[in-house]
This record gives sequence, structure tokens and C-alpha cells, in this order.
Amino acid sequence: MTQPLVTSTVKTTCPYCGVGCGVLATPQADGSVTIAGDPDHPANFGRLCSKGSALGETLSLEGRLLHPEINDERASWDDALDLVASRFQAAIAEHGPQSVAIYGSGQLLTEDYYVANKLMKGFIGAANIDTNSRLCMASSVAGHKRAFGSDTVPGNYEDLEQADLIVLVGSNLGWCHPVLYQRIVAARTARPDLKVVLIDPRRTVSADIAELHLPVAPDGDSALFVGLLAHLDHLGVTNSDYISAYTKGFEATLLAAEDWDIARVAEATGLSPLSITRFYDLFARTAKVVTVYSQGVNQSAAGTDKVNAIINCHLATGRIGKPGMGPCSVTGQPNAMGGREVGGLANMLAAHMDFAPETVDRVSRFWGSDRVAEAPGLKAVDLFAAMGRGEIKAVWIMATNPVDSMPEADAVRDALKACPFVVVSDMNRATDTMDLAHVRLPAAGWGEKDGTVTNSERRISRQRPFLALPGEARPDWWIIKEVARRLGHAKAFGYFSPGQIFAEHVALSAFENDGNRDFDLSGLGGADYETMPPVQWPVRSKPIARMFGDGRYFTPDGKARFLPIQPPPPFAPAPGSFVLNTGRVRDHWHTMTRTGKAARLSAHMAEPFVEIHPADANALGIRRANLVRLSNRHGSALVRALVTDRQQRGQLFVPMHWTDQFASNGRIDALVTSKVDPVSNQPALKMALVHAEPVGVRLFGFLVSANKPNLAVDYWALAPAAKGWRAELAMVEEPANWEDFLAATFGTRAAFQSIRDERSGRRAFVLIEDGQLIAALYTAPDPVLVSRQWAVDLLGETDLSASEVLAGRPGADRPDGGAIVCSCMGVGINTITEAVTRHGCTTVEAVGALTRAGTNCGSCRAEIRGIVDANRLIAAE
Ligand SMILES: Nc1nc2c(c(=O)[nH]1)N[C@H]1C(S)=C(S)[C@@H](COP(=O)(O)OP(=O)(O)OC[C@H]3O[C@@H](n4cnc5c(=O)[nH]c(N)nc54)[C@H](O)[C@@H]3O)O[C@H]1N2
Ligand SMILES: Nc1nc2c(c(=O)[nH]1)N[C@H]1C(S)=C(S)[C@@H](COP(=O)(O)OP(=O)(O)OC[C@H]3O[C@@H](n4cnc5c(=O)[nH]c(N)nc54)[C@H](O)[C@@H]3O)O[C@H]1N2
Ligand code: SF4
Ligand SMILES: [Mo]
Repeated sequence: MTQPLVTSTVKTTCPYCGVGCGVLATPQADGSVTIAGDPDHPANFGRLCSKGSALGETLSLEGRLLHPEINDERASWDDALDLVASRFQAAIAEHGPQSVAIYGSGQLLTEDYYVANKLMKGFIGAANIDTNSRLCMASSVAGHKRAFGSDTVPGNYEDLEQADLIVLVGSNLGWCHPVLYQRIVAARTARPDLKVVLIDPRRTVSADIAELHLPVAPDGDSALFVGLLAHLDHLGVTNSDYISAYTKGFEATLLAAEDWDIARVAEATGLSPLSITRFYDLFARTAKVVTVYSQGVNQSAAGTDKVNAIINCHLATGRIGKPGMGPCSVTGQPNAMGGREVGGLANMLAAHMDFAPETVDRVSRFWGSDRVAEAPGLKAVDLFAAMGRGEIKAVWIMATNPVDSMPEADAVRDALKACPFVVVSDMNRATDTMDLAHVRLPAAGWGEKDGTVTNSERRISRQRPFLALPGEARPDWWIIKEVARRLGHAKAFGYFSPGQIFAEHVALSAFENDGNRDFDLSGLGGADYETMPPVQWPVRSKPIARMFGDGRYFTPDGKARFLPIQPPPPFAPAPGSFVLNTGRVRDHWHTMTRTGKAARLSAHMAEPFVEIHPADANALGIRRANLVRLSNRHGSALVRALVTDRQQRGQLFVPMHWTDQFASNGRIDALVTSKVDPVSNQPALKMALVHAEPVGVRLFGFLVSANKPNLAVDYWALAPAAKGWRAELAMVEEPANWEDFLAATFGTRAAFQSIRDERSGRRAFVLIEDGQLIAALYTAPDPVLVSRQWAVDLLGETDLSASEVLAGRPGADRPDGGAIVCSCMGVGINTITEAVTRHGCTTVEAVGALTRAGTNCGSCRAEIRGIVDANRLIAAE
């Protein structure tokens, strides 16, 4: 059980997305932790989304790594740290500093990240430290640097509320930055003139607040924004005063855009000329525009160009550096920004400085090291490729799971298998990456760690501990400095607290800065780390009102740069192949190491799926809920068909979340190409080419079990339930012996009761002990129709009889709420439908008042609106 560190309420920051919401955590006497939004935090003012609200349910010690391990055996910290240091030392001595690497993460705290970067770039002397931010923000970083001379996100969250037009490009804000989305929803309610345009090939839930959805062809964004620039010029709404005073390169950029009239844009984007014109005119006539962009922009082979195509339009209209306007890259991870600040990317040195000789000299003097790396190191895709070629002799992975999240993930797995020495620091014992580690180091997790994170609006907030370190887990900064010490750098790594590391980070940001570098925390020198309130950088002694408010940029001449953009040719996959788009679902976080512990987060979507257009499904003979095999030369995956016209023809969408820990074959990155953007080296994670085919299945199944089942069938997907487990199954052959199958699956030889319907081929097996359900399995030749939520809820019931469980459907006394829509309040689709059809609710608010659905975090309100709309007509009849 987790042990509280304090009994009072602690102000901390959510460890999930880059919105960076303030959280109030209060440990309770029974070991649980109460979670609430911090009303004083300027990111969320008390709001939390479904994932944030469920944080308390992810803190159990189940699955945690609680002591170091060497070659699968428990080891002492001293032995593990000595071994890491000596193997790194040996590789460096024999093969040079380029033969070792660190692969980090935007989920490290700034202090952890600072120490890791300082060790690698400052004292090992190679820049081979890169991070999962390469997969996430690298194109935005590169685009910012090209335009502004610095990696600066200019905007603030209030700009979203003050804008008259918000353009969401490749961003599913409703699910991925839910509290920001809720702030926009609230602003729109208060000020219905605020318009939203969504640019995304899929019609996501974020379309719910959009007056206009442009289902752009994959990578059609550059053409759309290049055409917009030409259009703004034709209409004469560019701001020539701004352009001449504060920018360079406009003429050449406009020249490159000149030929992009609406007809050509329509051809390149697959959009209708009418909808393009509507968007362009809206943009042209609205001064206060914020363009929010995310992975549909960054994760592309032309991602950096997309970023600059967007920024060009803001510079051309002078819509930047003022309230309610500007380009706004929203960051994914809680500390994606902090990582960029310390130099976590292989092409940055530290504190937003790169590898120019004078900066290397400056950082060398600051760190007191004569071996600071002088050139960028290997970036993520190249790093694992080099490892595959045997060039990396020792690697240390921290707070990321590349076996699941890197493109061409099977090759990454092979590279790690072939690497002579793999160290992984993680909180969990079982991850697909941990499985390959020679040394496993138990890291402290959220609630135990102490440090800072920076959110999308450059706001630094404290993460504070409220739980004791479990077992022998240690914070990442401590682990890294202990290795540094053993490598002979005790003096430079004599840290005893995160506050001390932060103070050094502050000092480096201010060192010889003179206002020439955007990242400047000089005003924080001497701040009380313990009580530090959330603060936005830059923090100078003389505060600045707003980034770029004075029209001064961080290029040598102080002017912003326009970049001429050549949109890529329209993408035309060969007949028979699909464009595979990947991304996120509302209630899961990445590789599910934390959200996968929470039953209520797993109830929203409990298995890996592929969204496919009905016409494509029909043509391939894929029916609803059938299994689909996706494949290409890199790998294959087996997922459930979700047939929907939200998806365009010729395109598929699969979530990135499922791993070998939760499904038989759901690692979608095995199929994703490692093609990268030439400027940022960020991989094109949203555009693989795959084949899709239905899988001949003899039996489908669904089970619930009080104990973790052992699944060895052709297809399975496992998820926690409130009182046990649930799983989806499919088999290509019927088991030869059902008794053996049940015993192997549920780990018991107890006698199950069963029924079989000869005509339909349906079977049910149930084991009840003392009126309590131990296990139930339902199988059928077609996808099993059993009510999932009902069956899951039975696990907590008493006085059950086998016959009611065998029936596979709720009796009159146990109404079936249906699949969970509102995970905060646990309200299912049937309850919501009934609120509309039987109780006459015609609005989301009315449904909320009756059922409480959608009344907490609001992330499900778009789905509720969909159910209301679909059933209102039926109700009216
Ligand atoms: N629930 C949840 N929230 C999260 C996360 C999570 O795992 N779960 N992760 C966090 C992290 S690290 C990140 S980076 C963010 C990501 O946040 P988002 O970027 O909003 O999320 P994604 O689902 O990856 O992708 C966004 C959209 O890009 C679209 N897209 C694909 N190709 C194109 C294209 O060519 N053009 C355009 N315009 N759009 C395209 C996809 O259809 C998708 O809807 O989310 C953060 N928030
Ligand atoms: N196909 C496809 N692939 C993608 C994406 C996509 O959209 N499509 N998105 C990409 C993006 S944007 C991102 S950000 C990545 C995310 O991908 P990953 O970073 O691989 O995913 P996570 O599951 O967040 O992995 C974090 C790991 O760190 C551990 N951890 C958490 N906190 C700590 C800590 O404090 N210390 C230590 N040592 N460990 C900790 C967790 O248990 C977990 O194992 O995936 C990328 N991959
Ligand atoms: S929006 Fe949700 S996941 Fe993101 S920081 Fe806020 S509570 Fe956490
Ligand atoms: Mo990300």
C-alpha cells in the first residue's frame, strides 16, 4: 500500500498533458488519495479532465518496480549503480563517448532532465541524449527557431478566451487537452461570436465546437496555409507596417505562394473550394485569431514546413504578440517544455542554447567542464538505427517506452535486444521496454517526486510529493547523479535536492544572457523553491508584458523570418493500401502504464480498434466489431473494426495506446514508418501505408474474472475492472477441450456451470462461489453481444445465481447502463439514451441534471450531444 508523506492537502501539478493543471492531492488514512482541481492554478482554475480526476486510482503499488534488478535478479542500489557506471565507462574507454546514449522523456521533471543532459553533453562529452519529444514537439521547435530565432511559444491560455477565431490544426483538443478545450467551450458560451474551425482528416469530438470542419487530406495543411497567405495578400489584409518593421523574407515567401489559388489548394487538400473560401474569409476578416496546432502538424515528414506555413500567416497579418492572437503549439507531455528548456533534444545544448562555438564555450565555463559536446548527437530515429547497427554499446532509457512508441517499433525492439547494455529507469516492472533491460532502476513516480514542469504556455509549476518513496524507488535526478559521481564527476553532481538543481538551471538561463536569449529565469534567482507559485517565463528582473509584444525576435537582427514553403505533392497511396493515421483516445495515456490501472478509464475504450469508413469496410468484407489484420513490411497488428463515417475513405485510424501488456497484437507502431521530417527529424507517425483484411474467426469471446486471467488465444485485450478484470477474446479454432481451456485461462480446476445454444452456437461458462462471481466467459461465432458493463458490475455483487449470469443479459432488477460514456460519473450509453427517449431530455445540460453524466470534467459532453441528437427524433415520434 502507498504510504502518505503528509496528511494535509498538497498543491501539485497533473502528470499527464501539457495543459499543466494544478491539482490538490490529499492523502487519506485508508491509503487512498483525494484529488481535486486547484482553483488557484492559472491553467485550470479548478477544472480537471477525466484522466486528471482519476489520478487517485493510478497510485496503487501494483506492478511497481520496488528495487533495482540486474539480469532479472534483485540487486542493491550500490551494485546496480556501480554496474551502470562501469559499463558506460568501459564503452566510452573502448569505443569513445559516441558509443553511449541516453533516451529520455517529457515526463521527466526539469531537475531530472537537467542532470541527465549535463551528464551526457557536459561530462561524457557526446550529445547522444535525445527524448521522446523528438516524436512529439521537434517540428514545432524547428519551426519556431526558423521563424523566431528561438524556440518560443508566444501565446498564453487567455488568448484562447480572448480570440474571435480559433483554428485547430491537427489537434484533437477535446480529448488531448480537455481543460483547454473546456475553457474554449466556456468562452464560446459566454461569447457566441467566438468561432472555431477544425482542420483534421477525421471528424473528431473536437468538431463539436467547430462551425467549420475541414477534412483535409493527410499532409494537405501546408497547401492550405500557403494558399491562405496568397489569399490574404489578394484581399489586401496583410499588415505591411508590421511586415516591414519586424520581419524579413516576405516577398520571396509570397512569391512561392503566388500560384496557390483556391482551385489548386482544393486539389491538394481534397477540400471543396467553398469550404476553403469560407475558412479563408473567416481568417481574413477576423483580427483576433489563434491557430492551435499539435500532432497532425508536427508528426509529419513535412511538419516543420507546416509550422512555418502557419506562422507565416500570423506574421503577415501582424497577429502575434498581442492579446487574443498568435500561433499556439500545444505541448503533449507534462514537461515537454521543460525538456526543451534544459536541452533534452540532441540538437540543443542547454537553456535554449545550441552548439555555436561561443555557446559551447559559455556552457563549458558555467559547468566547469572542458569536454562539453561541440556538435548535435543522434536523434531518436537515428539513435535506434545506430543501435541496430551495433554502434551503441550502452543505452540508458528513462521515463519512456520506445518499444511501443517509436516508429518501426519491431526494429527498435530488435536493436535493444542486440544492444550489449540496456538500462531502463521506470516506475513499472512490466513494460515492453523494461522486458529488455539488463539493469532495471526503480524510479519514483507522480506523488512521490519533487520538482518542476513547464506547460504549453511556458508556465513553470511545482510537482510536490505527498506519498513516501515506495520500496527502494528513488527520484530520477538522484539516480543520475549517483552514476555521474561514480563516473568521476562528484564535484559537478554534488546535488542533494531538486531545489539546488533548479537554482543551477535558473543561473544557467541567466548566465551572460543580457536579454538575448528568450529562456531567461533570472528573476527567479533566490526564489523560495518550496513555496514557488506557478510562474510564466521569461522571468526577468524587469517583467515583460508579453512574448514578442514589442515585435522583437531572437534572430541576430531581431526580425522574424518568413519561410517560403513548397507544399508536398498530394499523397496518393497505391490501390489497395490505406493511409494509417494514429493518435489518442480520451481516457488513456500513451502506453497505458498508468491509465491502464484505472477501471473507469479503461471502461471508455477497452480494446485496440481501427476506425474505418463504412464503404471501405464493405468493400473488404469487414463487418462491425469484426477483427481486422493490418500489415505492411514493417509489421502487423490485430484490432477490432470500428466502422464509422467520421473516418474518410482510404484512411484508417488506430490508437497508439495498446501494448503487449494489454493486448495480443496491438502495438501499432510496429507498422508506422520511420520516415522523418528533414529539418526536425521528427517521424511521420500519422502516415504509414498499410493493408487491411478481415480475419476469419471461429469464436469471439468476452470474459470477466475476479483474478487476472491468463490469456493465450489468437486475439485478446485485457483491462482492469473495479473488482477484477475484463477481456475481449477471439479464436481462429475452437478449443479442443473446454475444461482445459477454462483451467488454463482462469487458473482453477473448479467446475464451471455452462449453457450452450445449439442453434446460435453461443456458450456461457460461469463460476460462482458463495454467491460471488469468480469468472464468466461468453463465446459466440459472431461478436459477443453480452452487455459489458453489466457483466463487469456483477463482479462486485453478492447473492448471484448461475442462471442469471449465464443468461448474459441483465434481469429487470439490474438495469443495464450500457457502455460507459461519462467515466467520471460512470454513466453508460443506455442511461443517457433513456434520459432522452423516456424522460424527454433534449440538451446535454438536461441529461446532466438527470443522470449526472457530463457534469464533472465535461470531456464526454460532445459524445452525449451525439447521443441526444441521434435519439431526439425517435423521442419526438
Ligand atoms: N487522452 C490523452 N491526452 C493526451 C495524450 C494521451 O496519450 N491521451 N498525450 C499527450 C501528448 S504527449 C500529446 S503529443 C498530445 C497530442 O494531442 P493531439 O495532437 O491533439 O492528438 P493526436 O490524437 O495524436 O492527433 C491529433 C489529430 O491529428 C490528426 N491528423 C492526422 N494527420 C493529419 C494531417 O495530415 N493534418 C491534420 N491537420 N491533422 C492530422 C489526427 O486525425 C488526430 O485527430 O496529447 C496529449 N494529451
Ligand atoms: N504511432 C504513434 N506513435 C507515437 C505517437 C503517435 O501519435 N502515434 N505519439 C508520440 C508522442 S507525441 C509521444 S509523447 C510518445 C509517448 O510515448 P512514451 O513516452 O513511450 O509513452 P509513455 O507510456 O508515456 O511512457 C512513459 C514511461 O515512463 C514511465 N514513467 C512515468 N513517470 C516516470 C518518472 O517520473 N520516471 C521514470 N523513470 N519513469 C516514469 C511510465 O511508467 C512509462 O513506462 O509516443 C509517440 N509515439
Ligand atoms: S487537461 Fe487533464 S490530463 Fe491535461 S493536465 Fe489537465 S487534468 Fe491533466
Ligand atoms: Mo507527445
